[in-house]
Amino acid sequence: MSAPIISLESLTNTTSSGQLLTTAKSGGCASSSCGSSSRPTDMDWATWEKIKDHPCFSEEAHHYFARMHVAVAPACNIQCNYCNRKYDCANESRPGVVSEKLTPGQALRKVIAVANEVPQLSVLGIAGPGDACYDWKKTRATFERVAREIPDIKLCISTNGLALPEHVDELAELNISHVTITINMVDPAVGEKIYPWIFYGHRRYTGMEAAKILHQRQMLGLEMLSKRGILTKINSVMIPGVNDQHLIEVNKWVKERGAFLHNVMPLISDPAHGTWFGQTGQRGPNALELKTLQDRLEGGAKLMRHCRQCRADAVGLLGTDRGQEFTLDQIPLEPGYDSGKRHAYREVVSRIRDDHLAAKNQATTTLASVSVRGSLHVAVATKGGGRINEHFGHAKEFQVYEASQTGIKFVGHRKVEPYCHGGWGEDTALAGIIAALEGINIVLCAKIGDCPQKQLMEAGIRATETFGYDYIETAISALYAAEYGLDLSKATA
Ligand code: CLF
Ligand code: SF4
Repeated sequence: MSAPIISLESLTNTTSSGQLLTTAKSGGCASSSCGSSSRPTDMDWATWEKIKDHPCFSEEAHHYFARMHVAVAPACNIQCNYCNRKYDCANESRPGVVSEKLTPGQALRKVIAVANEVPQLSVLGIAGPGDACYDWKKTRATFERVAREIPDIKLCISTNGLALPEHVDELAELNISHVTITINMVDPAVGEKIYPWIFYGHRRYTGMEAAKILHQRQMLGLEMLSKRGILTKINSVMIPGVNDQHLIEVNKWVKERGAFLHNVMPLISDPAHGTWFGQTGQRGPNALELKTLQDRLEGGAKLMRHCRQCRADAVGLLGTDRGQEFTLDQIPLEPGYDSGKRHAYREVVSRIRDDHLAAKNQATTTLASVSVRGSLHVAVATKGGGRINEHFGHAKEFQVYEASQTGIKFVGHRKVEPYCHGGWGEDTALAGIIAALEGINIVLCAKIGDCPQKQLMEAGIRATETFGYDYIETAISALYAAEYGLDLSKATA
């Protein structure tokens, strides 16, 4: 039998850890050993333990767990043509965004404040605003202080890789379990089109020489991390006409050197950001070009498709940034850490997860029993927990799934301006949402009004609240079966 629905909202809005624990214990087993069977069959136990609560390294975990970034590392040792130093490191953050820079002491204060308020918090990442390895002293001091106060938080960094090799031993010693390296090329001839200069060994290098050094350091750093069992994700910025085709080669190289994940991100290029690429008219890829490349990379290093190109001060579940609630002026001066909410939340998730996995397996069986081959592109409004639990009008993004006889795949997300403003629908926002949902067959949400539903239908997109609060996979498999021949009890409205 399905576990009772516990909405993420009810968990995260609960004010006391006692209430959370009551929720956790309601309706069945609340042992923290539960959830263990939700390990994917193609993964060993040790790897599963490392990723099961990391929202970036596991697509499944991103429905439940949150990360936060602290912007403690402003200095950088290279220049990327898609970066303007006025803003944060665009290797991991959305370009054009400025974060509140913190000292390690302020960062600790912020992490404690967030951990007390956001029970989903599982990972602390340092992703700039410059390079975490180059600005090492502040990175190290921050991790040391946080690990002392909150020992069970996972530590994660993102780096361009140039200063990585000299810090790998310290990363291991500090128990930093997850590292991201941005690798945009393995051929310096491609690299010189992306990096005008680097600063290395007290010297500035340019052109081919710079790209060659960067490439060698990135490969060395990756190999060293793999040897020490630190999980590595590779971010690559897809730059049409510069490295888009070349990323196939990059994928091969990083797979051979032990990378766990490859995250191909679209270049976001805007003249207003003042970057070289922005000012010279270099465009980013459109959604279809990105997906086409990602599809070509299937079978190589495992792909990450759920990246949201966060800010260097992002807080919360991926896709719902709460960073602006935790600026220094809003948090206590000396917060004391209370682990209660985070522990209670884990109890709840461990139980829900097994139930979710059973629902997924059932969905796969349903899909396999459909005799007609087909595909369905579904956009889902969700607040997390793997359920269809967001109203159409409140959605800031839709998660996109592709269903076929072989299974249901998360393939990305589409950001939108929410349709509903203070109880009223906004027509211009709806036009934007319809444009963003190009290629989608069906929208699933918890609630939708007649007016937007009708306008979506006129644009050839069905929308339904029939499956509100169901698991995403349960709903999609029922829709797929209804579409391609099985007579299930639930069909599209
Ligand atoms: Fe942060 Fe990056 Fe660690 Fe995640 S983000 S340092 S690996 S904790 Fe995640 Fe954000 Fe994408 Fe980065 S969604 S931009 S991949
Ligand atoms: Fe900018 Fe990051 Fe590149 Fe440094 S590594 S230039 S901060 S994008």
